[in-house]
Amino acid sequence: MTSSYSADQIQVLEGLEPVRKRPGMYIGSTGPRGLHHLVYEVVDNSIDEALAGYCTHIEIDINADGSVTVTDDGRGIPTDTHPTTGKSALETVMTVLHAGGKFGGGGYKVSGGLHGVGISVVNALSEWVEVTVWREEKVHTQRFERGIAVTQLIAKPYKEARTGTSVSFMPDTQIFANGIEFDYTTLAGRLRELAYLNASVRITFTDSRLAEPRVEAYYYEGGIQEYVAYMNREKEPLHEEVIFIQGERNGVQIEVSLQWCVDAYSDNLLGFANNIRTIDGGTHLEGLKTVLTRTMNAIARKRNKIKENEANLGGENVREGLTGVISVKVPDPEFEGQTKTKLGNTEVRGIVDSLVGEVLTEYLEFRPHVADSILDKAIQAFKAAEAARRARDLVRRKSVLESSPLPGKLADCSSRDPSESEIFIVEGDSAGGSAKQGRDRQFQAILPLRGKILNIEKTDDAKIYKNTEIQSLITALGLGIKGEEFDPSGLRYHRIVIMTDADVDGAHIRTLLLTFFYRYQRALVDQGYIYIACPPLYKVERGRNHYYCYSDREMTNLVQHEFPANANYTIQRFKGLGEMMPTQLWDTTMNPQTRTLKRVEIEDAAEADRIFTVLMGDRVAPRREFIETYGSRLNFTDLDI
Ligand code: 0RA
Repeated sequence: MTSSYSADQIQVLEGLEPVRKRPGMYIGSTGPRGLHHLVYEVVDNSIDEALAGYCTHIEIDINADGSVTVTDDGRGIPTDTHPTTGKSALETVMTVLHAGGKFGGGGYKVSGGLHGVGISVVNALSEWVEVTVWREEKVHTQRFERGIAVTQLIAKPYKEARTGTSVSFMPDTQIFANGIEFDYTTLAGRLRELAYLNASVRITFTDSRLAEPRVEAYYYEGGIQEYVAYMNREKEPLHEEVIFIQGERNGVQIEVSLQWCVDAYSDNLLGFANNIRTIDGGTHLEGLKTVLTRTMNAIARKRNKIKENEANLGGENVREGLTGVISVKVPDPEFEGQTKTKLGNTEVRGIVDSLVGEVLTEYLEFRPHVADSILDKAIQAFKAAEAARRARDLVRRKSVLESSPLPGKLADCSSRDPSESEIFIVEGDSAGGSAKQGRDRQFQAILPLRGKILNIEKTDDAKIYKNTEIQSLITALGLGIKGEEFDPSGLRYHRIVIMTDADVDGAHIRTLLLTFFYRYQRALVDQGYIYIACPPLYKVERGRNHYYCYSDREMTNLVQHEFPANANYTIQRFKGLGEMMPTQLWDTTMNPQTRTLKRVEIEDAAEADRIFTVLMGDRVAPRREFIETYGSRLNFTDLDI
């Protein structure tokens, strides 16, 4: 029959073959990020069940064999026969692309954007999946291999009243070429974030790969209000209570929490839409920024903090020292931009604006002392910004920031195409000399910095603009003014590589530079323009052969396990980049064919802010505690940021 023929065709089109052919289209990449998305995808289904009001506890286990199990106490995936496929609903959800959402259940699915592709994608990209569903006094199980059911759906009586779903999966090594090892910190960070974003959902995370399993539980009745308190725990708050605003308009749920701190100069606003962090912002954050500026100016005038003839506070001034989270749940989210992390729904802007305006105004009317503290800080920021502007104008007049000559010590590359150009920021003139001789001048530029750069965490803007090292950085890179919208079109290089010595001083300078980028124009970090070079620590020579080793472990392994026991060899430890011959530096650290570059990625924005506060701020006690905890691991890539 023609009709069943065409139904079969549709079935083929919606099967999982395209997912295995082009996995990147569905999970972004087949690297570590894509691998971890598999877990998030399965957890999102349980979170949806919790948001629908049927699930209170989600358990995530990394099993001893490296597979992952996600178990919830929701209603369980339906197991009855699906009318169009003739298969059980469970098998349909697992084997048909985008079938997940079609099984009503009321409410809307909030997962979306980066993941939200459906549990069938996880099935397609796993060596095996086993699903268990407790429903209607039965326990149902089914096994799949590389997306294909290899058993029937088996149902057995189950006397207890339990309901829920458990999904175990082993990622497919044929798909994930870089391996299938899950990173504890990465998963823990996201699971904790999900627990904050979804108040009162209990999330338990166990890593059973270790002899002694590691268990953590995340449960926050206060939701994002507790999240802000957690982010600010090393800082001194300007007001005790974290401001919390919650409401729903036109089907859009909004939650906002805000707390200003005394010694903080930057703002740290995190946006989420449907539980996904919107790194590139969007209408929810735009609405929030607008309403904060308008509300605080209105209150300032009402309380006579700003006189009639005086100018309004700027948004920047109002947000100085603010830590905030806005989380919106939108029925039909539009995610825009290259990385699909910018919320596009235009209606959200006005909804956030009106709701937050009303609630915040009333909140502060009842707490005039809180309003005054925030305003006093904003007015101080306003005055400091005026001073900074004067300093900047001074700098401008010297035409450093605008149409400025490039700094004299910059050895620029010949290419004018930023997408192929790289700049190496190097510590000291001698390393700078080696790098200049060793580079490929077609696309590699070198900027040597003298000594330590300013600690931006402890300085105001006026000083920042007067600092010559920072001026060089800003002009060489083609950056704009601090805090202004990042404009990547001005950027002169799309790879900004920090190349410092592999010692404590080098690590310190690297931290100072990262702090500068993070605080000055965070988009550079968020959008992945910042890299760290990995120079070797040792050169080992044996006979006519030589080897470069990039860690102590690599060196020990080489001489103890790769060489014969009685081998003669010499070990040279590089004390600094300046000790390397230009060709050595090229071969080991700069040549794109042979080098390793680490891209700086901030997976966990809340942690990143805290780490910079602790590492670079004034308070000694938390810094000592932090260094004692992390010891020699004080390395940003180790910390996942
Ligand atoms: C569709 C409909 C119903 C529940 C679910 C899906 C569901 C899916 C997953 C995936 C992981 N955990 C889950 N929990 C529930 C509602 C079924 C009903 O009406 O009983």
